[in-house]
This record gives sequence, structure tokens and C-alpha cells, in this order.
Amino acid sequence: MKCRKCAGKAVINMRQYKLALCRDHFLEWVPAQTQRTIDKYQMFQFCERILVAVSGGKDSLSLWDILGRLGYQCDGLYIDLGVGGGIQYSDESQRCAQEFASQRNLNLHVVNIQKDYGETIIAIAERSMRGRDKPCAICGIAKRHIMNRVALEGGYSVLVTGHNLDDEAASLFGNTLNWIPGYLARQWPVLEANRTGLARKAKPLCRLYEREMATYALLRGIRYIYNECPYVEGSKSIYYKELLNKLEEKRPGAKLTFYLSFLQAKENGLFSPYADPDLEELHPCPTCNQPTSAPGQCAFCRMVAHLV
Ligand code: Q46
Ligand code: ZN
Ligand code: ZN
Repeated sequence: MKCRKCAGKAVINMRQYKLALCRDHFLEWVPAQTQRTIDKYQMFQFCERILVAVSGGKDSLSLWDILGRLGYQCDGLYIDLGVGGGIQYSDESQRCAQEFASQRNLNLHVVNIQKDYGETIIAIAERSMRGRDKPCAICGIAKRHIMNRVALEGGYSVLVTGHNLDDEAASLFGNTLNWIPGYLARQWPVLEANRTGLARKAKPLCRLYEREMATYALLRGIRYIYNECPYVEGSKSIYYKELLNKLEEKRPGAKLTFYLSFLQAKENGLFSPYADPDLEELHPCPTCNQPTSAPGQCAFCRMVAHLV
């Protein structure tokens, strides 16, 4: 297969665009697509300081790489959750994040949950799981809390995450199956800091397929943790991704159309009558001062204070 731009040897064929590209043209195309997404959804500007949440995986490290290549000023944030598993997931993912930062002379904040809060996320989750079989809900609360705290304390304008199109389409699929207007109303490539104490959040890779990100990381020589967190296995999001991949196989571009048509429908006013119920009732947590919809302390502070 030949590159559409130079007729050299193509390294990737993106069937959804009927576009095959060689190494050099693909490595130009990915940042250009990312910049288009940043502009379209008015995510951030070159003068702003950006905090990139990095997990050590291909998406977040590639995002940091792309934003750097585009000329943005970014620091990284790695959260050590203390997740073990066969390959000591957290140790290996932290090594990848630190290696990436030190090779490029970039600043990486590392938050170690056990050091800062006395227990790993798994230990916190084990005593507060109450019948749930996975620590993910607890882990999600902790990650959101810490990312927001570091972004605000560090004076960053925006927190960016490496969610790709496959992540966003799977999340949309789940939200649609359950038809929860609040979640659908909130799903968007950028979330403004429309409450004191909340950082702006953006997902600049939301229109790029996971396969494109894996190819990008490989071609850029980024060493990333190949395995996912052991708790991902058997999750609903993985199941939804598999279903969507089957659809994509038969209908190239189905995932992209599903997600982009949703965004377009929202721009045309779908869901606008639904206010985000959480945002309506937020007040500052008396312990950490972050906005919460809980009646007293926020879910994170209750968790670390052994109240749940
Ligand atoms: S890190 Fe945390 Fe995820 Fe692992 S424990 Fe679950 S939520 S799966 S993206
Ligand atoms: Zn080419
Ligand atoms: Zn709190």
C-alpha cells in the first residue's frame, strides 16, 4: 500500500478516511489532527500552562509528546495508585512515565497515594468496596480528586487526559444503553472550570482511534506500559470496546460517526434542557475545599478518613 501524499510505503491504512500514510506523513498527520480538535473545541491556547495526566500508557505519553511537538507548555502528573498484579503494574507504569520525562527534560509531578494518604488505593478500596468486585469506582474518585488538586495548586489552566476515540465511543455507548441524561449532558471534549475549585479538563485525542495512537507511540519510539491495569479485565468498558470493534470491522468509521454525530447533535441542542445535576448542588468540602455534591465532606475525604 502506498502513502496518499508521497507514494512512499504506507505504514498505516485508516479505512475510515480511506487514507494510507507513510511514517513521516503519519507523524505529521497526528499532531495536525490533534491541533484541529484543540481549536474546534477551544480547549486551550499556547500561552496557557497545561497539566497532562500520564498513566505510563501509550495514549497519555503520546499526548504529552504531541503537545510538546505542537509547542504547548506542559508538565506531567503521575499518580501512583499502588496497583500490583503480575507485573507490578504501578511500578512499571511509573518507570515508563519517569523515563519519558527525564529523556525529554520535562517536569513530572508524582503523587504517591500510600505516602500522602497512608494506604494504597487498593487498600482503601478493599475496605470500602461494600460488595463491589472491583476497586475502580474508588480509584476513579481518588484520581479525579488528586488531578484536580494538583492542577489547581500548580496554577495550571487546564488538565488534559489521553482519552482516545475508542474510550469516548465506549463511554458514550454505555451512557446511551443506560440512557442517563446527566452523563450524556456532561460528555464533551472539554469541560469548563465553571465552578470555583474545579480545573478545566480536556481530551485532545478524542477523535483519534486507539490503533492510531498505538502506531504513533511505536513510530515515535515511546516506551510505554503495554499491559493495562489488571482491574480493567472483564470491565464493561472493555466489553463495549469489543462490540464496537466488531461493528467497526464491518463498517469502517462506525465508531467515529457514532461519537461525532453525538457531538454534532449536542451542538444542535440535544440534551441542553438537562442541567448537570451534580453541578447544580455543589458546595466546597469542609476538609479539602474541592466542590462536592455530597452533604458534608466530599467522597474522597470520607474515604481517606475511613468513613466509608
Ligand atoms: S486504574 Fe483504577 Fe483504572 Fe485500574 S483500578 Fe480500575 S480505575 S482499571 S482506568
Ligand atoms: Zn508519505
Ligand atoms: Zn474533600
